[in-house]
Amino acid sequence: MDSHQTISPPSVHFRFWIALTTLLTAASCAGVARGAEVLASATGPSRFPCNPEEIAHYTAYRTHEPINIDGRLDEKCWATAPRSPRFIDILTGKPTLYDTRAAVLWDDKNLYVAYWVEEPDVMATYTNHNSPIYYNNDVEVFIAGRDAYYEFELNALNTVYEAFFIWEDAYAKGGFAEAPEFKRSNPQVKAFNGVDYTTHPRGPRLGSWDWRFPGLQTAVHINGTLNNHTDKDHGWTVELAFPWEGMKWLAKADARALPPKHDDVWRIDFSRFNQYKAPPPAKDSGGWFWSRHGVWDSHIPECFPYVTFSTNDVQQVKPAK
Ligand SMILES: [Ca+2]
Ligand SMILES: [Ca+2]
Repeated sequence: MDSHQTISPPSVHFRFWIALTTLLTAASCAGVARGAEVLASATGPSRFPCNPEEIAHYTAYRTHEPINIDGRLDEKCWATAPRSPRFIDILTGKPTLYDTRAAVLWDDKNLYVAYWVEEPDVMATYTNHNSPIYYNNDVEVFIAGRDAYYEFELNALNTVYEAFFIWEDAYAKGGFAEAPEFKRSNPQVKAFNGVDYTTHPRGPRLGSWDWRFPGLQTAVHINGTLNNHTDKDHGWTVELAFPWEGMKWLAKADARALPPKHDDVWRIDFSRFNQYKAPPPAKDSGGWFWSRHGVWDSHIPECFPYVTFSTNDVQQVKPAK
């Protein structure tokens, strides 16, 4: 276990200020109906296993510099984009063995996500789309709409696993059955009720493993050697482009803008899962997150970080430390 105290939680006052500004931002944000939810989390005990005050807030700036999706994060905009704190354990919120950071940018076409993954032994085996990447070491992104969310996983061989989940209470009125990939009769559409958190207030979901994110671009760069355990690697970096065009099903329920408008808030989750664990006395669950969930379950959009989109150019913001 790394002995560094890597995360300095914001002070109580700072957190309150963030909560208040988020509340005001969300309340004034047409098209993104998050106000009521933020209000509920700010005024009463959470119905969810994560502490509302601990949920991360992030501003995603716009880039005008083209991003080449090659896994190398050598664009100027990635150097300037604010980075997440070092990821913490999904269960305990404690610091994790190796450094993991993420950053987000966007332009008219895409949402961009970058990962910096410290890893002394880069390993990956699966090469086919929708192989069980979660049995390799991976990075993950979950993008939530109001009534549905998308799950994305990637290993160091740049192999993608993806699924799309729809809350049952919204399935009929949301028009999802119009799409063949979401029809109940599709053999790749299955009931899903969470992993360890099976008491989500919204109840069960339908998961489709027949949906592919249209136009998705992914790339990995390995700083070291893959599947060679005799040396010590630095790790791997990941560069992703999720086209806004592909988010129509996510955006439909609350008619949110694609691309987002200035100050629109989305809930997006960022994580990394490992097949190894830090040795005791560390209590390493193997799931490392930007913002902890408090339970072994990624599928809780109410615990995802708040990502506020800014039309300000990333080059105008203070360089990342
Ligand atoms: Ca690049
Ligand atoms: Ca190696």
